[in-house]
Amino acid sequence: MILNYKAPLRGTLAVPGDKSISHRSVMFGALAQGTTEVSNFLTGADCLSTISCFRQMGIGIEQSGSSVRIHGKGLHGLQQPQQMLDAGNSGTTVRLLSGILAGQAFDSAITGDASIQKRPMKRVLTPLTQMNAQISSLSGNDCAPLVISHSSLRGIHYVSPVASAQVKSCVLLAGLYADGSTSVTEPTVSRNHSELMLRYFGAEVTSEGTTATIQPQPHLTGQKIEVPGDISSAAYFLAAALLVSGSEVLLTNVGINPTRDGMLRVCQAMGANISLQNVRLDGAEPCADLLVSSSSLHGTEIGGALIPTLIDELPVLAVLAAFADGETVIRDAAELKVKESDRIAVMAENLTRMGADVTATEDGMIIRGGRSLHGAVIDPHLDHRIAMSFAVAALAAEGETEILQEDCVRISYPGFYKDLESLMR
Ligand code: SPQ
Repeated sequence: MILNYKAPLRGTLAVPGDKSISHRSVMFGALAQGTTEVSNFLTGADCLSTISCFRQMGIGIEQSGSSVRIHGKGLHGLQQPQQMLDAGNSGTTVRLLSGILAGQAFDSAITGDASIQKRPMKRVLTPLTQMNAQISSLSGNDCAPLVISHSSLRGIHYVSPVASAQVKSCVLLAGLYADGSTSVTEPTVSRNHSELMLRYFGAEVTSEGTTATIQPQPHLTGQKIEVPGDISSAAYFLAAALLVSGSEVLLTNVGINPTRDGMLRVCQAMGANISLQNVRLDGAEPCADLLVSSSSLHGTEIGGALIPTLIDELPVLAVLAAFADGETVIRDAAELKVKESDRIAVMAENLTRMGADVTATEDGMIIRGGRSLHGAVIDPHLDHRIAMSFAVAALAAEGETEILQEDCVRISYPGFYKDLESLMR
């Protein structure tokens, strides 16, 4: 796809529902008694993979666009899948489901596409094995396919070496089936949607500092869930409006959970004009409308406990940094190397193609901003977040940019290019 539009962004946009919350609504709805009704569900390919896995385990799920109804069968109501479960491109599906599958009274297996089969699963194999789960990597390389056989789980206290909501959620979900309390301590707090939603469904979950604890065998009850807009998707329009002069955009109904809002804090530290309006609670999740207008940005430092709160926004933050005055240093973000692509290497490679001055480091990037960038051919390595980040860079660069494999955005945002164009008319 060739991108050559350059107009300011103006108007109002409601981005699609949050990907992390959409996944969890199906998973917890399936494990609850009764019906769970979800509105503003994200129809991205990753969340559809989660629906398909639960259908294969006998859960009735009706989906009509972004409205989803899940007929839960309780904690012990899943049926043995006839085939290996397929998580597609979704790390969240494999890792959270492996915690659920470890607690079932049947054997199962789960895999995904070529990218998923390279992503590290030792991070869930280790704690699940400590819980007495029978789970292993079929190829012996600590990656999917994962095979799981029935066993009785014991509650543990797991100290995770990484701040990862997927690891934390996997262990807490296995904890639903354990013989005692299960807790996870992480180095810094990662997104807490599982804790909030499990509590909303009736589970006994507590959070204290960087530790989350769950008690086993709760009675989960189906709920109504209105999924807030995904801040990780809003991030692209927010960045585009900041960069293209003359822009003013209102992004409505965006989730601003403090474990996800690091992008807003960093942009404000870079000099961005962003105001939060109509701040409210949507079920258990805080959300707001974001009014964003073009701003002149300066470099900043991004590291430490902020990283998990903006991990998926770092690619588009790197784009902002390339256009900002001065230097931006991103550190403590080695996790970027094990996402859908190695996001440090792929961002550095493509920003350099556009003429930016970037050095990739072991755990981040150093970006010396303020150069004017030019259009280029961008290879996102099939990573949705890289493709969308460079669609933003293209708007602020001179000349034409071509994004290869542009369709990979369907993973988290099928209507992305259409929504972007709608703000430029
Ligand atoms: O699901 P997947 O493929 O891992 O998706 C990504 C993304 O960019 O969409 C990461 F590649 O988001 C993760 C996120 O990085 C979704 C997630 C969640 O829903 O729990 C948590 C984060 O991953 P992690 O490993 O830090 O827990």
